[in-house]
Amino acid sequence: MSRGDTGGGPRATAELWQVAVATLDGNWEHDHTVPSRTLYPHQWSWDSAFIAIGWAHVRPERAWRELESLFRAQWADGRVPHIVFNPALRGAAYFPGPEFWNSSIADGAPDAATSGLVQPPVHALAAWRAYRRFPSDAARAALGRLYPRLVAQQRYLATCRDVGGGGLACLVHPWESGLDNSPAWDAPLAAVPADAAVMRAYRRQDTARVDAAHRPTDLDYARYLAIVASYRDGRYRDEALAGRHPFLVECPLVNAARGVAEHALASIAEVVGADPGPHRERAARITAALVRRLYDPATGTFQPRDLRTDRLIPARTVLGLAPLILPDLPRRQAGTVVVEACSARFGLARRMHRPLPSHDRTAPDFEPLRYWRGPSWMNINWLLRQGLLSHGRPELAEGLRNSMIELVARAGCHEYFHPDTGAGLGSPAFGWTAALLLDVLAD
Ligand code: 2M8
Repeated sequence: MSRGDTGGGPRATAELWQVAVATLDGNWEHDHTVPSRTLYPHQWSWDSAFIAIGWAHVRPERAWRELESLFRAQWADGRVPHIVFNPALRGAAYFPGPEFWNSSIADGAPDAATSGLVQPPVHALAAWRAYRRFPSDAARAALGRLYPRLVAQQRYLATCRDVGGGGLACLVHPWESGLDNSPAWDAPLAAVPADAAVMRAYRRQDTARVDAAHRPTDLDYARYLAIVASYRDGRYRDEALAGRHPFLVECPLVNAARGVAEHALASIAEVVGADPGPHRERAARITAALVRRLYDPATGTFQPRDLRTDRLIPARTVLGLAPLILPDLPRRQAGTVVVEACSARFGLARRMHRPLPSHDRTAPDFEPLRYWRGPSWMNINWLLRQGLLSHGRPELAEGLRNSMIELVARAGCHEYFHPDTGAGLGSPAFGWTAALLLDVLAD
């Protein structure tokens, strides 16, 4: 397959491009793009970053509006909230809505109603890619406005969230990983006291819109709400998390994203007239901390650390491959992570049928339909493809690219996909699927 060609010829490629642009246009909402009109009608943090990467190819001004609208809701401590609620929508549009989060009880929360959690910080990378795509004066100005906010986002994670004291940011909720019900979180979640029956008091909107067998369970949700309630009742303060908060984990993806962000900030600093040196130093420190704290030489992959037990979590999910996105990941770790990706667990190959699943397909708890417990997702595969390119594996990156394009060409811009049949699952017309398809088509 040649570059920019889907394999179905230039006409099929042009049609696919149009479908992706129409999907983004359909999800555009005055100053941001919703992940999905039905399931996620507000603004989500890491979705906006991936979506900006797609907008950069077709309407660059929207890439900047997308990022700037998100960062307008940044908290005084630097955290970028994982949801910014659209005030024009009724509470029933999404659960848990703004009343549950009650962000205004926190010191330093913005005027907008938001969640109090974060998501993987892929925004500096998105801003840098958008700038590189069209380095106009307007793009340079937007980059200049975003730079201090991106730096503050990194500072928040490096300071307030270094609960373990080892240089890694800690997550206080599975939602912060973006891989909400990943089997990686089963063990720490099992220690959170909750009863599925509490969900009778609420109305989940997700299971009213898509098959409940493709979503987290009610027991998962009961635990998600219990953890939010604990954080919220402490006014979303991070000072006393250790020993008190029910969920504290160090995640390979979030920390690898922090490292990548520092590399992107070094490049951005050069454009906006700031010093790139500190960003390079921080990137090196993050990579070293990841290897020191989360690499398991016995498995050759990365594993999250549960800070409540101070143990690595044994589940071998796709999160363990994420540090490959670090351009300075040492050769040894990069090599063993590629071996893990190419194993029967994930199936990466030069000629591969489907993109990587979100969980080890040989594991007994692999569930090909249930959200982050097996299905394939475009954003994770997009990130891994960047990692393969930066670690000198273009043949594997090309196999992955072809499988991603074919998946969406056959099933449409779905939220996630059955890792064997390629059937589209979750929401149709999903934002980051469309956006990242544009990016791989253009590449
Ligand atoms: C999913 O998460 C939200 C909660 O944040 C949900 O299930 O309601 C995840 O896939 C997350 O990664 C994503 O950002 C969000 C919106 O697409 O949906």
